[in-house]
Amino acid sequence: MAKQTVNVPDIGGAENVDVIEVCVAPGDEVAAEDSLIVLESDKASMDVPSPMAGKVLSILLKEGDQVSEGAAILEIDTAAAGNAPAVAEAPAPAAEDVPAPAGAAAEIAVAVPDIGGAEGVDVIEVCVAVGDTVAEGDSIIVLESDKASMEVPSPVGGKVVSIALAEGSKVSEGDPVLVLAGEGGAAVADASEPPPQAPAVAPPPASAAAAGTMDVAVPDIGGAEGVDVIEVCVAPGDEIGEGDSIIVLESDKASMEVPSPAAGKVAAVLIKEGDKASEGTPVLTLEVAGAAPIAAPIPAAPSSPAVAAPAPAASPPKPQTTSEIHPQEIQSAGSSVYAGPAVRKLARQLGVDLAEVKPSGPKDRIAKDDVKAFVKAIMQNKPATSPAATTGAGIPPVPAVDFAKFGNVDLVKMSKIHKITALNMTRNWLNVPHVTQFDDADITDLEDFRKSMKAEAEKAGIKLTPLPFLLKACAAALVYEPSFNVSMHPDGEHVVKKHYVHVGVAVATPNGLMVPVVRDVDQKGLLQLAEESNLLAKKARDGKLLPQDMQGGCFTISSLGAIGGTGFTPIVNAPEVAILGVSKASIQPVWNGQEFTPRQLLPLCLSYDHRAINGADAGRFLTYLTTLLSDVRRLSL
Ligand code: CAO
Repeated sequence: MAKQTVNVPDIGGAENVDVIEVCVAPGDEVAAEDSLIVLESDKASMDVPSPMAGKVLSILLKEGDQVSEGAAILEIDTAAAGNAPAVAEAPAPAAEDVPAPAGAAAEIAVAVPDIGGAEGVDVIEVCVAVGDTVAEGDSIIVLESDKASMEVPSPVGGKVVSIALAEGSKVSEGDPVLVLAGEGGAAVADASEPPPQAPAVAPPPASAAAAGTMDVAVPDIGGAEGVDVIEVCVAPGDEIGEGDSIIVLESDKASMEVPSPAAGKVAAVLIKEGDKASEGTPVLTLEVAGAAPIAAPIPAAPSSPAVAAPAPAASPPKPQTTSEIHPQEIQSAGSSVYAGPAVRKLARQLGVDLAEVKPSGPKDRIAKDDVKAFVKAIMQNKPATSPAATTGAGIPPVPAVDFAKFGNVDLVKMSKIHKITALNMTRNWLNVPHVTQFDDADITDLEDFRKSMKAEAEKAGIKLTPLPFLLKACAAALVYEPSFNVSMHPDGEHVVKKHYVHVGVAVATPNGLMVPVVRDVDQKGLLQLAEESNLLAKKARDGKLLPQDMQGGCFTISSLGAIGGTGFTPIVNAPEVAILGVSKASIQPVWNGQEFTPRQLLPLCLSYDHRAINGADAGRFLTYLTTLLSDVRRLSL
């Protein structure tokens, strides 16, 4: 056993900070960087990460304690994990170390650069698609932590070969972003160099203009010029503390708070919202008490892992301090609003006055969800405290009814998946102008073939149902009629044509409807498709699907064939533009020109987005599909 004590690290000089949460218990296995405790001062809340992996032996403090740097947190057995402290670990590689063959296009793996130590940061936008050509410096993803939003630029030019994440993913430094095919053996090492990183916003320079006053100017903001002032957090007469945010700046790459270098009373504000600021732009005049505070130690300001500024040369990684991980949040002087910059930005974008939002965080901090709940409640014309029951902007809500008046009722909580499905269905129903077309496929021969193959498939552990045939036929129809393999671009001026064929399959699970995606359906055989769809359906029913299992679909199949019915109108699974509903096959009399013959007919219902697809396209798609299903030999062509 290798017992080590973990202490509170440098927390920017703060003393007697509240322990508001202890995240681990004796016996827990922790990884390096896992949060051990959460501290909260009146200025910041910060997770204290574990510097090493191991097994927690004992906890040496409790919630409610007050701690300073060096206080003992816990004892950990590092032998269990055999790990060196996290800070000694090699940083995750940003690019593969595989040299490109001479003269060939090098594949360059681009990873998340140094983002100031932030972990699990939201990817809020993926700015490129597979096949795009990007230039060095082009934004490839946008990240947003609760402190800053930042664009990650491509470190080199090249063509996007694959993308390793999606909107909603959470990333940390070193996580893969995408693979680029560079031009003619581009140096792989280029991609591993950290991209330019804006320095943390240092406290602004201040000069003693006269005894007891100081002029405060915009500090070094990494060389950025003409940056928008998006918020002035103080007003003349306000008493502010050292480190209080005085303005918020926002470039096209990052938003950053500028903290006050000293405590004092705001004598004059020299800047206003909408102004453009650069280093040295006057911000305010401060009346300070006593000696000039410029030399006073000032806690680290929020690090702004933006990427626009000219970079200082890459420096060796330094141990993270908690103040870098969870920098100070701002509390607007003159108001009781307590919110981080990302929340303020969201509020600005939505036109929300934060003073009206009910906070849910510790110490009445407003979270993004509070802002969203506020907007949602307004859209539903309901007070912010009411739970959501109906949706729809401008659509009269369904009146609330007291059903208990008519008999016994139970109020049953909807599962998370049920709620997400409800939201998606409403969104798709309201956004997509639907048309549904119907046809029957004669699957008599297909069924004969399937039944003849069933036993053989079963020997290989594969259940051969009509589904793989439908997958294969739909993939062929998507290639035949490419207007179906598109998504509407949000700009309303483009459609995105896809050169891959991934098909989602709706699976009914005990928790609700899930749609796992079978990839590259056009390139796979029937047995492989059967096996993969069996596996995905099982994973869905077992609640084991990963987010990536449900992403990237071009088209969806929703089969109620095993259940029954003669037809239904499925809702398009946007951003896809079409969905195939499959009902129960049955034997029907079919006129062959001379007589009625018994044929097995499969009812198909094709719903599509009429913005992307014309009726004639849909007619061709469905006719081609039924032709393929009626003559199974064509599936192998
Ligand atoms: N007509 C007649 N029989 C059918 C059929 C059809 N269209 N489709 C499947 N069957 C048969 C199968 O052949 C199988 O019988 P055998 O074992 O005798 O061959 C039986 O029905 C059961 O099939 P299955 O459901 O186990 O497998 P599948 O591959 O057909 O379907 C899946 C898989 C995941 C699509 C299905 O299990 C499922 O979850 N369906 C519900 C989807 C849903 O809820 N859609 C609605 C969404 S919109 O609200």
